[in-house]
Amino acid sequence: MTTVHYESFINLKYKPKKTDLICQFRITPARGYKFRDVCSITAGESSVGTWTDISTVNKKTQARITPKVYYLNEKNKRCRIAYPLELFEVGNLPEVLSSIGGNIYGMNSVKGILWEDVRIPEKMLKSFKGPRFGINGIRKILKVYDRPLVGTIVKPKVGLNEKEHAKVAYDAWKGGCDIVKDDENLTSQKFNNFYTRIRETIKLMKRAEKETGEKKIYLANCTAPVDEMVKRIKFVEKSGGNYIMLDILTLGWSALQKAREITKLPIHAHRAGHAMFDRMPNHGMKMEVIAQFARMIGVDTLHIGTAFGKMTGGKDEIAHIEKEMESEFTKQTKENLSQRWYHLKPVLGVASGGVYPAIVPKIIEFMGRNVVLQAGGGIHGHPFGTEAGAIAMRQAIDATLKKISLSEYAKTHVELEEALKTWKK
Ligand code: CAP
Ligand code: MG
Repeated sequence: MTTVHYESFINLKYKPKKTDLICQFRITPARGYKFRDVCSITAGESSVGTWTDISTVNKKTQARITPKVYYLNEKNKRCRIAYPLELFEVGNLPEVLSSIGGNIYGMNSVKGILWEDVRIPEKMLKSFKGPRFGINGIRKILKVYDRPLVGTIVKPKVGLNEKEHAKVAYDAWKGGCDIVKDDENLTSQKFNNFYTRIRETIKLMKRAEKETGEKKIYLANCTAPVDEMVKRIKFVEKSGGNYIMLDILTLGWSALQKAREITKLPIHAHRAGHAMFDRMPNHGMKMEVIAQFARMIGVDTLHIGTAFGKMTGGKDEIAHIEKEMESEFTKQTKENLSQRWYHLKPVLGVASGGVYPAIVPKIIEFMGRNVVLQAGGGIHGHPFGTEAGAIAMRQAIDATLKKISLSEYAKTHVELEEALKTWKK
């Protein structure tokens, strides 16, 4: 009988190869289990192992595809596992995730597993497309190169009919928004049909472009079962739309891969549902990992949090995600694995969730100019209405870039003055 002992997955002398896919986990063993053993079990269960010895092993193949736990730190509960690339089907992210995350999260031997980071090897990256447009491509569409972009989500999230929706979008564009998007839960409901909404909203986008002399973007939410998603994407293209939006986690990676293959438009990734995976401090899959896979498949803009708004997500986490989205290379540290991105274009981060003018300077200071400042309630809740709300956001950005305090700028800009009165820091 050939033995597949869990212990056999530990090899602290192993130097990871360039071709290995590396995962960093934080592992809390269940009562009665040792950290070292559980790390080994994790490597086995996410690859070639099972709970007992088996008689059916092909030793030759097994030797090539067996992962190695090459780093253990019991103090901070971290381990790093190098998986040979041959273990996986390149170009098939669902398979990669079934392999790595498929069983380990449910094992009796662990109390918690947090997948903190991943280093994806070149060959796997090359089996995906990456962003078609990236940061420069998006800026080129808008012809805006030197400031953060301003976005909004039509609010209320759901409940407006098609014409009402288009009018709110128009007001936002008119006031100075570059980008208007549908909300995550607006697809095609009884009160708002997708096809009619797209037609109406694109019509008013073109009007706003004419009237303002600025280019505008509309993120049309095409989230739907995959055949219908494709139909909706094609409809947006045919109707003169310039961007599609997908709820990438509820939709699924496979559908995202499909969308990236079939559309020539840029893809906005809403991360609706991410906290189901990334909120618990000792269990789940961090947003960093989700973001890396999203870049690999090829989204152009991605929600990464604000650090100052209504949603969870601390500064360190957001800074790391932003680096991972924008850089060509990120260094290995005690906390993180390195990543080289090769040909894959950078993704533009979207700061969203409870954004309003008073916090704009803090977000820009923290995230820089390459960011979409996206405010829903913080625009449509303006006492003078949506258009004034968008004007106030643009004024807040102008003031920040001119290094003038918002309160000073507000003395001569009534929309900003009103916004600051309404939403204090
Ligand atoms: C923001 C938003 C976005 C969140 C998602 C909302 O609206 O439309 O979906 O930003 O969170 O529905 O809450 P407000 P995240 O501007 O009115 O808050 O960006 O963290 O993924
Ligand atoms: Mg939303």
